[in-house]
Amino acid sequence: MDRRTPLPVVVDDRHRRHDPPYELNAGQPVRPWERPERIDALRAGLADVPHRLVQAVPHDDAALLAVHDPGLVAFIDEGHARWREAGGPAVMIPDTFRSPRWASGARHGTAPLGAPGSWCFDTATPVVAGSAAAARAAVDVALTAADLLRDGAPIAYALCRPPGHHSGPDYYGGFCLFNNVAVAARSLTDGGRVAILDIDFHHGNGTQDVFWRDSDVLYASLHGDPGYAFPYFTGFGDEVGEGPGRGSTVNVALGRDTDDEVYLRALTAVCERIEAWAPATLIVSLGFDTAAADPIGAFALSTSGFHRIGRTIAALDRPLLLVQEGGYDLDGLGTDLASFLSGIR
Ligand code: Q9C
Ligand code: ZN
Repeated sequence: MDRRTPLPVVVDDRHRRHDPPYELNAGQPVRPWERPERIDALRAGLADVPHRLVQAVPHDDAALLAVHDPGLVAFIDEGHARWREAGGPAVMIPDTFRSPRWASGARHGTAPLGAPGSWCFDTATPVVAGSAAAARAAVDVALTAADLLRDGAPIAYALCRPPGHHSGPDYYGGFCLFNNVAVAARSLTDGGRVAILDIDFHHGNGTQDVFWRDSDVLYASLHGDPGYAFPYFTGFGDEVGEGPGRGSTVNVALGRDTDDEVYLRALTAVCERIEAWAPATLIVSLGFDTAAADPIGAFALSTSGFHRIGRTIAALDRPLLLVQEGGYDLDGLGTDLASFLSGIR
């Protein structure tokens, strides 16, 4: 890719409105790692990278509703206000989780204080008054970056927050409200086959679910083995998709302390699958929680490892949409991003 053209970086400051004071981790309140300063750290990393900032453009709901159940969209938009009217506290975390195993057929119910447990799958994704605006902003960021590609840009970087890859058709969780990358991918399939390469430390269960039966979108992920890592229940190597989507889901589960060498070998094999898929567009779910210093992830990647990852992805030589997912080491995020981009371009 051309080094001299500035990289378009799509941003939206509404992300700051999603700033919950705590989440519950193993039942204990802890300060969220997924915090607004992550975006400041990533933007600081762009200091020496030729780039231009693009403000996100508001989009209508068509692309969002092509991925998400209207009930989930309405809940993210309105659920917190209803919860507050019903007497709920400022931080909305479910206390009762709807289960598909319930004999009633797991209806959504009507109680505003029960609603979060109807749509959310964990206790680490608190919703506050500003979360809806931030969730909408992240989708607008991803769609604005997708528009740039549609208009012929060879690369665009969607600086999304909150992240998206754990959010599925009708659920949210894992710090994710709407699935930004899935919405962007769906909006790009008119232009031909799409491949999503997910290099966040965690398996993107939400993205996998969105495209599980889909033959237009390849979902390929390298991640911490669910035998020890969140989201625990998906991302095993034998999950390959179903029906028309059989074979267009690829999961590579990796052990604790995976280093640059092991990771690059696995990535090279996954990139061969992507090459064979011959996508018109390549989208990267870009997480930096694979870094050795990350407080949540369990891999041991180095800063130069991210450069090599960038080079490996660049060799696929496709129009490239980068969508930010996780990464929580505020001191390392900027350098890891710059290193990755130096490999890409
Ligand atoms: N005890 C992303 O990186 N909590 N989400 C894990 C482990 C949720 C990560 C709890 C981690 C979500 C986008
Ligand atoms: Zn992650």
